[in-house]
Amino acid sequence: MTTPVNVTVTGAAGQIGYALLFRIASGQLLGPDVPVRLRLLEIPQAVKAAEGTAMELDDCAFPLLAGIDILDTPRAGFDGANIALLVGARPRSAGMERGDLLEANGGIFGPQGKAINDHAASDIRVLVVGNPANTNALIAQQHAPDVPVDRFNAMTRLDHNRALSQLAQKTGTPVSQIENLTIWGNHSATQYPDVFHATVAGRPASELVDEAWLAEDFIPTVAKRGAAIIDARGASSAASAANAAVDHVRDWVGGTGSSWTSAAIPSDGSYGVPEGLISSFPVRSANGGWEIVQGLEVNDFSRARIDASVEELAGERDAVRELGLI
Ligand code: NAX
Repeated sequence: MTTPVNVTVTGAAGQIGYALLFRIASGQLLGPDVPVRLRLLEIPQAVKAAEGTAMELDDCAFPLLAGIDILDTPRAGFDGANIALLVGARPRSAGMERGDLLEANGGIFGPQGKAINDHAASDIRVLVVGNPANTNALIAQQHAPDVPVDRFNAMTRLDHNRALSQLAQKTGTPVSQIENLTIWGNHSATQYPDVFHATVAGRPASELVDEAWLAEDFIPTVAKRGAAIIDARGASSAASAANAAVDHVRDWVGGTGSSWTSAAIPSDGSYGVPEGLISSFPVRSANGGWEIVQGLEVNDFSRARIDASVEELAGERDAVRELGLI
């Protein structure tokens, strides 16, 4: 039998964890021939709930699930991990300042990065989902000097999928007919969903929608979709976030087709994004690694919005630097 792939999920007892673990165990992350061993990392208070989820995983009798470990220290949680999905994070509570939020998350993602550095497998790939995802990924990466920088990603695939769906509905086209859409920048309200290189059933999207719709409807709808879900559901996105994490890792490991997707990866300076910032780009994956799609023309409409989101990311990086978190 093929050696199982060790997949660590933090925040495993949370709502995204609950939507994610069954998809991984059923083979949707790595394919129908790859056995997985799940490592559920939780805080001690949530271990009992994680045990309940593990019981349900057992009860699915997934043929590909080679084992489940429940762990409450980063060192144990990342031991031997090939893939790590960092979902657990400290949410912003009422009255919490940005500095407090970054500091609380620094206390989570710094030690997790160090544990990944010291104990994960050499092929480790890390996807940060917990917010503020881009900066949490940067913190973890900065605590893992022995791991190649490009192994730390943050998730903007949910934003990408939301944008696909909005453009599909506006143009009355199936999502499968839309290609080359991009989310740029931060996974936050400043993110920029860009349709200027997208095609809809082979036609340029910019011929089918106008700038007023983009500025006043599409961009705010995509950027504020998380809040709209909370309003409607009384809880934040969970199944769609888990689905996006599966999409991201599946493409990262298995490769993309001709169309590109969006992922927040360390900048190499492309498109004027300062090197090292973990920013969302148009990306393709081949041979297990992402490549930023090069040579796209960036018009004034896009430039201003990309710059604004990147400026926010640079501000978060400077703030965690000042707090001594990186
Ligand atoms: P929940 O509050 O349901 O679950 C979070 C879980 O993380 C809890 O079980 C908690 O015990 C655990 N946890 C906290 N600190 C931990 C630590 N140090 N080690 C291990 N586990 C820890 O939140 P959920 O709805 O699952 O959301 C998780 C994170 O995803 C949040 O930060 C949320 O903001 C973020 N999201 C990110 C999205 C993205 O597109 N990047 C979209 C969805 C979601 O909002």
